Amino acid sequence: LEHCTLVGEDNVSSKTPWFPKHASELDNCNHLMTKYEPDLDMNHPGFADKEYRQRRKEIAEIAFKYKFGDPIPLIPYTETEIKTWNSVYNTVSELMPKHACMEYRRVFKKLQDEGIFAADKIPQLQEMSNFMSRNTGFTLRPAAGLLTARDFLASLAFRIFQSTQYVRHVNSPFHTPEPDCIHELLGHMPLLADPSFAQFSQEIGLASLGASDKEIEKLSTVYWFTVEFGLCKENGAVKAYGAGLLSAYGELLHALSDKPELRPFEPAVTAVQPYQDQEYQPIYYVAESFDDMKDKFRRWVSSMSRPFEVRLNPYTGRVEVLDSV
Ligand code: NLE
Ligand code: FE2
Repeated sequence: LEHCTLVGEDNVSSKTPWFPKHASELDNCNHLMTKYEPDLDMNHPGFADKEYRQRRKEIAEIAFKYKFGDPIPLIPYTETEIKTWNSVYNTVSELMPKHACMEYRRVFKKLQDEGIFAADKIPQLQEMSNFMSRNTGFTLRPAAGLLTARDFLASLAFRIFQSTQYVRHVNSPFHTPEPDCIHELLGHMPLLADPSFAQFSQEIGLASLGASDKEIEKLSTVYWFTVEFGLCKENGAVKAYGAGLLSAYGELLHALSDKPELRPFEPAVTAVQPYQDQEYQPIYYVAESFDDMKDKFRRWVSSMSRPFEVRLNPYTGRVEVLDSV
């Protein structure tokens, strides 16, 4: 960064896709991907469940109305939703000591000690946001569903995680292809409250600002195989740190069985690995350590074609564009 000079916004080429310069502009970054939804997909366990579809609409409404700076509305979760949380929470608590990486285990315990994680209540996004803010400066904003990669990654640049607030259908507690708050809370939050991992997540976000469509695709693939489905080494053993594994009992056991293929994390290769998002992954990438993963990621990002660099000014909360010469 020493070799960079600060340039005005005018120096960002007109070909550069628009990107938010302040967290308040994330109010424009909530475009949804309509992929796997109870209203549209006949295979969704909630497709024939009118009550469930109505509930999803109510909760989505909160996200549509949300504006930067608003407190996140509390949701009185129903008995059925708490039952779903309870079964996922209990299986994760059981598997975690053996299969989750130590950073996850450490924060999980802290969340239990602070009474945020418990078997019989679903944490509210606002209390979780406060917890994260105290630990790494990450905060949450409610999202109505799966967002486009560009919008989702942009929020990470500001240490903001766009989180769904609805609960998966009670008939499929152990795996769902779409994100839900159980996935966000049990999968993502513990690691986003870890300083080193929070840094990595933000760097993916910063790299995405103003990137081309092709590079967004690569960054979201790296995100997929790390933040969502990553494995890492720990004292010679392989552990899970990916949120999609830690919130899905079935896939966690699959990932650590001898069925899938494990490959070493190598950003340039990982970034172009095709993946599917409906079933368990046939391939996982294993990081040597978080530090090694960050080093490799940084080296790879610096080879990207974006003609400028960005940094988040912590005093103003604004993204500054730096001309890299
Ligand atoms: N498969 C995960 C789960 O069931 O919790 C969600 C993955 C969202 C990308
Ligand atoms: Fe996720």
